[in-house]
Amino acid sequence: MIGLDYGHKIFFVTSNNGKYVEANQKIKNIEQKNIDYPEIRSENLSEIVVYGIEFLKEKIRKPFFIEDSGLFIEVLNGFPGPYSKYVYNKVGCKGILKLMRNEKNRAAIFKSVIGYYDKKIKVFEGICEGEISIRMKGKSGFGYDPVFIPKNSNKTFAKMDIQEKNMYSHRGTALTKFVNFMEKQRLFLKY
Ligand code: ITT
Repeated sequence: MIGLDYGHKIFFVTSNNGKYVEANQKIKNIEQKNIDYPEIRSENLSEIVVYGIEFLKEKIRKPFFIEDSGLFIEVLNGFPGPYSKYVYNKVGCKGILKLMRNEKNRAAIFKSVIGYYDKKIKVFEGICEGEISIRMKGKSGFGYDPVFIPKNSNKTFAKMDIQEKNMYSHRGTALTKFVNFMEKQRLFLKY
């Protein structure tokens, strides 16, 4: 746990409690805010995040961040990608396993982009390579966790606790970059 103390809480604007819990494992001083914002449809997650920040920055008068993520399956040409949420809500993990039935190439990546706003926008990205499992396994986490096995592991994200998932995951990597940036800011302010 990296316990940064900025003297005030940074808002994490998200409707997804699972994302919040993962961020909170790495950064103590955050507060979840469930404020709706428009998500444009784009292959480029940074574009989605920057658009969201532009919308939110007039409404929130304190430093905040948002995060956008997606699952990109190689043999499906990157599907569901920017449609990850829609596909999850419609057909879930079972739908993905159905699409991948009889498929030998199971390679997939998860991408995460964090956008932080404090007078200006800063973007942090994380990628996790892995594969789609044959069966759903595990009960932890959220979303596609039961069907995603990260590289260098033999269990799905849903079989890991938050700390272990953060060590492998797209969001864990993006969060580490974000934390490093914040720590540098503090140093910069100190001297
Ligand atoms: P926000 O309010 O923060 O936007 P969201 O759940 O709507 O939360 P996204 O728009 O980023 O999140 O949608 C990403 C979709 O991909 C969503 O259905 C998630 O369940 C899934 N997803 C993202 N990260 C994941 C992870 O680490 N493990 C499993 N599924 C994930």
